[in-house]
Amino acid sequence: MNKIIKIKTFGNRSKGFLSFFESNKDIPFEIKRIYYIYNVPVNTKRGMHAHKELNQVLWCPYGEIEVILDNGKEKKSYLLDSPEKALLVGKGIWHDMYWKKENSVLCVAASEYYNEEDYIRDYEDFLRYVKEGYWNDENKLY
Ligand code: T46
Repeated sequence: MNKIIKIKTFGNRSKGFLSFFESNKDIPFEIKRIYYIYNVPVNTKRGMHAHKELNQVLWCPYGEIEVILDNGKEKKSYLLDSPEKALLVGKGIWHDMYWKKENSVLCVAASEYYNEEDYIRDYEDFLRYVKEGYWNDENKLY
């Protein structure tokens, strides 16, 4: 988790391209929910939370979005600037997303149904989670 993966892609410039990924094959979990975020003004920051149990894959089929991952010990920036790139974000990772280009679309496939209880929306709470041993090797950023 917490790394960019290349999405399998077929096609060519004359006919266009098709990209796809499959649960438990290309990404390490079963997908229960898909959502997407669009019509976001440039320079908007969203996210600002971590999840207790949710694993997700983020991709940007159009535009450019920067995602900053923070595991409580270090932060890394990942640029989603191609429909062939996806970012795996594991549970327990604080994430912020920045819209870099107009009309950029963020798509997300998630391992669980929506549950507001799963969100840690306060950064101090998040750091407490990390301190209390919530952190393990799965929280490494690649
Ligand atoms: C995440 C990042 C990448 C629902 O009712 N159902 C849903 O499935 C989702 C995802 C959201 N919502 C509601 C909850 C809020 O009232 O939609 C509203 C906006 O959600 P939020 O402010 O959390 O949006 P972002 O862009 O900050 O975060 C979203 C996801 O919520 C979050 O899980 O990891 O995208």
